[in-house]
Amino acid sequence: MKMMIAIVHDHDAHILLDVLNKEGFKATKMASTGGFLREGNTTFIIGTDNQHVEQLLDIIKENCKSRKKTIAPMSPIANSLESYYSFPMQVQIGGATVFIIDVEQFLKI
Ligand code: 2BA
Repeated sequence: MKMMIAIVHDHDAHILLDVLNKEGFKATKMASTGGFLREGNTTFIIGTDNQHVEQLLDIIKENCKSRKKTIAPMSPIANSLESYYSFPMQVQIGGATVFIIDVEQFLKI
């Protein structure tokens, strides 16, 4: 069994959950915050059999779009010095950041 942790854009989360439910996957959806942009994103935890991992990746690829975001310069006063930058910056977000983890035990008690 595998556990997939998928961090996706908030705008893709609703449709992704609909498709996961329709295709019979069990998922937990959590509100999360990106450490760099400090904006909301959505984290899914999905437990599945090994043979369904590829299907699950295809569903995520089909429903999570890659986006570009330009971020304004940040003031060193408003933010920590480590995250200070003095010029606008463009970052590419997603489609999805996915971790696939072997599950040692799966219990429902
Ligand atoms: P954020 O941390 O808010 O990052 C948003 C986007 O900003 C990232 O997109 C990446 O393009 C850029 N970025 C992140 N850190 C950066 C840095 N130090 N310098 C320059 N650009 C940077 P994605 O890579 O698609 O990541 C989307 C979200 O997925 C992240 O939001 C974070 O919540 C999560 N994530 C990505 N990699 C992760 C990792 N290795 N571990 C845990 N969470 C991760």
